[in-house]
Order: sequence, then C-alpha cells, then structure tokens
Amino acid sequence: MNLLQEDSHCRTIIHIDMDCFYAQVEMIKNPQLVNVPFGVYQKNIVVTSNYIAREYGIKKCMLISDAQKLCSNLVLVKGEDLHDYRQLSYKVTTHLQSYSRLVERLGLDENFVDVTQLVSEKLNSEDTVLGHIFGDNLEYCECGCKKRLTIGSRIAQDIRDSINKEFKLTCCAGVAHNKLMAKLVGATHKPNQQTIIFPNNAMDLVSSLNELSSIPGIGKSICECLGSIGIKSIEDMQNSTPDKLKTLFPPDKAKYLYNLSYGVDEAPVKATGKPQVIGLEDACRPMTVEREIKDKIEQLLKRLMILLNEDGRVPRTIKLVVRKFDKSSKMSHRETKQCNVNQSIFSGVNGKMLPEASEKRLVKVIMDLFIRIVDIKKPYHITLLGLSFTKFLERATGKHSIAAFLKKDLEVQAITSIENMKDLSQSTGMDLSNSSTDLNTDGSESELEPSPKKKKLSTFIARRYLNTDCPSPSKLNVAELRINCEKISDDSFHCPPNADIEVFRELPKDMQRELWQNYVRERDREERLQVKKPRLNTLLNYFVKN
Ligand code: TTP
Ligand code: MG
Repeated sequence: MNLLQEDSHCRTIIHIDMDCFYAQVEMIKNPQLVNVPFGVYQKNIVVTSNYIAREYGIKKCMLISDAQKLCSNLVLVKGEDLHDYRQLSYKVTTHLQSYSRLVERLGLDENFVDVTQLVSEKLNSEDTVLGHIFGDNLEYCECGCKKRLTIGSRIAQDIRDSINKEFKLTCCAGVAHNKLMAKLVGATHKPNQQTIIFPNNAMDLVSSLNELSSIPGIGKSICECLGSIGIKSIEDMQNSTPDKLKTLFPPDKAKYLYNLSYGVDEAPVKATGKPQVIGLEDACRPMTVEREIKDKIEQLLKRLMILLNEDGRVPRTIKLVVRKFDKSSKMSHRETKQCNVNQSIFSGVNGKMLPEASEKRLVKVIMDLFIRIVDIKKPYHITLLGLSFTKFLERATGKHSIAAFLKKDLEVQAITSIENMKDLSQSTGMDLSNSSTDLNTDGSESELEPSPKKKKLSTFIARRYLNTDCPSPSKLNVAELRINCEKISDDSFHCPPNADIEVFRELPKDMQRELWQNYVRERDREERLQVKKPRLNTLLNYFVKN
C-alpha cells in the first residue's frame, strides 16, 4: 500500500490553540495577575498556569503541593466555575467562523479551521511564509500545496492578530494540509507563535514524537490495545500493517490509525456550531421534600437563564435530570424527562432574568417533569438535579422587525399546532406533544423534531430577513413537493408544498407571491435538470440560493 499517494494535499487547515487559556481569562479579569506566577486550580490540581509560572517548571495537571514546592510564591486562582472560560471560548469560535464555515471545536480552547476556500480566493496574493517553518526537507511537492499553505500561514497570522485585537487573547497556530499535522506543528513553537509544515516534512514531525500516545487520536486505551500485539512505539506502528491492526479494530479504524503513524489524516474539519445542549447540574445532600426540590430547581433555573442569555438562542425543549438514591439497595439511579416549552415564555426575557410570571410557569413545567420521574407520595432521596435546554432557535434580532414577529410567531405555531393538549400547554407553558416520553419508564428520551414543514417556512423568512444560519436542508424531492402543493386563494399563486398553510396565510401578499414564484421557478429548473441528472431537490436549497 502506498500511503503517500492517499495523502491528498488539497486542503489548507489551521489549528488554533489558545495560550494558557484559563490563565489568560483570569488575567483579563484581574490584570494584577499578569506579572506574577500564578496557577489556575481545580480541587487539588493546577490545571494550567501562566507562562511566568511555567518558567519555574510548573506543568499542567500538577498537584498544588508539588507546584508550590517549585514556586513558593505561586498565586493560586480557583478555576472550578467554567462559565467565563466557556463564554470566551464560544466567542472565539464564532469569530473564527467568519474565516470559514468549517470550524471544528476541540475542547474549550482549540479549533480547526479549514481555510481551503479562502486560500483559493487569495492565490494571487503575496506568498512568503509568516511564522516558523517545520523541517528541513526542501523537496517540495508539485501539486501547488506549497503556495496554498504559504497563503494559509498569512491567514493564520491574520486570524491570530484579530483574536488578539478582539479578545485580548494570544494563541498559537499550526498550518498544514491535514488536521493531524496542523495540530502537531502548532505546538512546536509556543506561546503566541505559529508554525507551518509542508507535506514533505510530515514523516519527520511524526517521528519526532516520543510516544504513540503523543499522536492525537491515539489515546491511552488504544495504546493498551496496540501494546497487546507488540506495537509500543510509533516506529512499531509504521512497521506494522493495517491488516495486523484489523485484528483489534474495525477496518476503517485500523487504516486510520495506521495512516496517522505516517502523518496521513484524511479526516475532515467538521463544522461545529453552538452547543446542542445548555445545561448544568448540582449534586446535593439528599433532598426529601418537594419544597427543597422546588428551591433547588429555582436556583438552577436562574443560573441556566444566565447561560441561555449569553448563548442568545431560544430553546424549544427543557430537560430535567434527577438522581435518586435507593436506601434499601444503596444504589443511585439517574432518570431524565423532557418536554417542549412554549416559546412565549422567553418573549419577555429582560437581560438574564425571566419575568416573574414566566419563571413561575417554567418552574411549574419542571416540577411536572419531576413528578413524572418521582412518585412523590412515597419517600424519596434526591441527590442530584440537573436542568438543560436543547433544540434551539436563533433569536430574531430587532424587536420590531418583521422577521422578529414572523419568526417568533411561526415557531410558536410550529410548537402549538402539533400538540393535542392545548389547554394544559397554555396554562403551564408546557407542550406535551412529546408525551410519548411519559411512557418511557426507563428514563430514556425520545427526540421530537417539530414538523419539518413549518421549519422550512420560518427558515426561509429568517434567511431572507435576518441572514441567520439554516438547519440542514430537507431531503424532499420534486415529486413530494408537488403532491403536497395546496391552493390557498384565487390569486395565481399558491402555498408551496412543504410550507405551513396556516402560517403562509398570515404572510403579506408580496411574500406569499415571492415564495410561490421561487418555488415554481425552482421546480421548473429542477425538472429540466432532472432530465439530465436526477438530483434531490430542496426547497431550502432554492431559497438559500436566492
Ligand atoms: P490546554 O490547551 O492543554 O492548556 P493551556 O491552554 O492552558 O496551555 P497551552 O498554552 O499549553 O495551550 O488546555 C486548555 C485549558 O483546559 C487549560 O487552560 C485548562 C484546561 N485544562 C483542564 O481543565 N484540565 C486538563 O487536564 C488540561 C490539560 C487543561
Ligand atoms: Mg491551549
């Protein structure tokens, strides 16, 4: 097998790793820390330290006692509340998304950015490398990767400058043709520096690592497995064969791991958006009465609202986690239940706070979930409660914008129109449309998506007026669209299929017409195209293009 032939150089990937991330955040919060050696600790561990402290030999994840032996005047800052780190982390990722749609988060302080597209747009720009160059093999490949990566190094510099300007944070960057190389090479010059590697030096970089576990993607358990067949070093792995690894791993994984040892990594940069869940949980001494539970839920909800407010989206679902302690078996057991929440609850959010009435409604929703998990007529011992929001909608900006109005209204309809217990939902703000979860006695959850019809229409409107991101496009084909098509008036336009007729009726006439005309044009175009090449059509695709 010729591995290097499989190693495509067409991509340009930048890996960004923030310098001593938690420490930098603490220094922003308290500038007096800038010139002293200090460490950020959790429990009895120094999880990171600033670079002044590192000069004393302090390493990440050292015991506090050991760190103090190395530096007696080490200042210690507690870093158990991740809130500020998380907040800045997402801001950085969002910032990076202005360079490429393909940004993949890795923990709180690392991101891969695939800038291949941006590089292709800058091929005529200046091409001298910025930053360090790894390796001394000067036999460059002919495919054009030298130029592309060089331009990548200039983009990396630009990214780092802009992060510094915007957030007062420094970081390191690695520039390479794959994720593995970008991550590894970025760590060769720290802090606040950047390094590029051309593919001809990839093997040297891998071989410079001390051990197998230094290859990202090869963790402790994989190392143990490999050790069982005598593979203990990177060299052993290179001298092995994918077939040998197949005795331990599925074929794809075997090949992937084997390739890593040669610096080959075809894994794509996967765009990661905002988190799918915003939640928190608190372990506590056993709670045995409803009042305690309610107090705890109110506390959690207040904290959760702060996180939600920072995120900026509106959730559609709330989930409760309960850990019950069974005194007789001395065992704990976690159970979760979730339900949709009426969007109107969040409409009057003022800063981080829910209006009092909305908070009461939401607490009632959560307590109802609790009662579905715990039989409160019998004694119980609750040792942990958790709350989380999921299934988000982007919040419409501009209070009085048409989009704000439409988007909110559309989504409320999307939720309420699928429920069959409207009265209850109105009184509690709770949508029981996923009441199927009630049936799950094992605490498992069933993920309910809203009707895709309504999502399409709101997405279109959001796109048109807000330029917000769209969820993934539907897979409906032309035939399906046709069948669902419904006439709504005597005008010459109709409600496009896959759009909610009720919502469509509420739209201004010009928007209705535009929606219909777009659909017809796309349908006709698709029909023409289909003669040549069958292809999935999506209403969304069309709207996005227009
Ligand atoms: P790292 O990027 O590994 O470390 P760092 O950013 O502090 O330092 P460097 O300049 O070497 O990149 O981890 C990011 C943050 O994650 C770090 O600031 C603290 C936290 N962290 C933990 O909570 N536990 C850990 O075991 C490690 C390694 C880091
Ligand atoms: Mg870091």
